[in-house]
Amino acid sequence: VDLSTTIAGAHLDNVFFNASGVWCQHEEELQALLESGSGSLITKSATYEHREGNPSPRYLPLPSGIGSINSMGLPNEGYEYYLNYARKFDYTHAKPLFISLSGLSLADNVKMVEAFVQANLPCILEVNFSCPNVPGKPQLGYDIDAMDAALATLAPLIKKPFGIKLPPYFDIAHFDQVAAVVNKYDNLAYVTCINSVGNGLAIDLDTETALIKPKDGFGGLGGLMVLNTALANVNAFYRRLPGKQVIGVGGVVSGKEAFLHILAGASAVQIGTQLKEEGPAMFDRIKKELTEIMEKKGYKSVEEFRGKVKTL
Ligand code: RRO
Repeated sequence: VDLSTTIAGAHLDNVFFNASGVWCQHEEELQALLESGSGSLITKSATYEHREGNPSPRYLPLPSGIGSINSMGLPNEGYEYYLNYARKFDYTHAKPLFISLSGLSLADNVKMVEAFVQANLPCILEVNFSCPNVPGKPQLGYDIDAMDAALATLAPLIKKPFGIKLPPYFDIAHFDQVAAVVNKYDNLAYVTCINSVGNGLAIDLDTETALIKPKDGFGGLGGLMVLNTALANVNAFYRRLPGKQVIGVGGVVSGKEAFLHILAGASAVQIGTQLKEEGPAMFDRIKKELTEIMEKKGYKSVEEFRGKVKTL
């Protein structure tokens, strides 16, 4: 069966890649993704300057495989490191390169975008409007007017097709409002949903202590426990963004959840928590599992069932 897809005009041999933030801060990790069974790769969200991020422990898997909590705090090497990586990248490789940018201000996003545009590279930019973990910096995705203003500045600068990373939404009115903003920008080619479910709290029963250190234990939730929120966001935006694409992320641990994301409308599927826990060998397993499900159901390509979820 054919697991290939196209995102923002770039061909991927298969629909899978890492969720930004996981296995992608340093060149060695990006190299491991290149050598893995993934269809693509995306870098850790970059800020203008290098950041150490929040104090540890700042990521933990939660018991029974329900998911993870993180408050990494945007640790990254600074945008020049990723720009340098993008300059050196071998674009004859089968995998397109996605670059995530998460400026701490619109001015920083503008400076970073201008540097990438100036470099004129065939990588695809994804602007992260949804980091939940930097104290004092609310998620832009929850301030729809501010997100609109940011896009009004950034979309014309970027010119080429690009994407944005959205936080999860929980109200139909918010799906409508965000979609209306996204639909204003022709070169905004795709949305990636969802970032982690922000500001959960995990507490250990025995020690009566928060599991992670930053922000009194508050952190973004990922993994299986966010699957249904992710599917709803993917499908809500798939229905509302004709002519654009959705990348699904959230709760994918096996081929089954990947199939459900595509059924909800995903054109590609990113994996965070499960990649962090299992490592890049996971991509070969999940491709095999998705292939088996498609064969059993008689689907030869992902287009045949993308967005075709039935309702009662
Ligand atoms: O680095 C982080 O704390 C982080 C980011 Br930028 C993000 O977008 N999502 C997340 O769960 N963690």
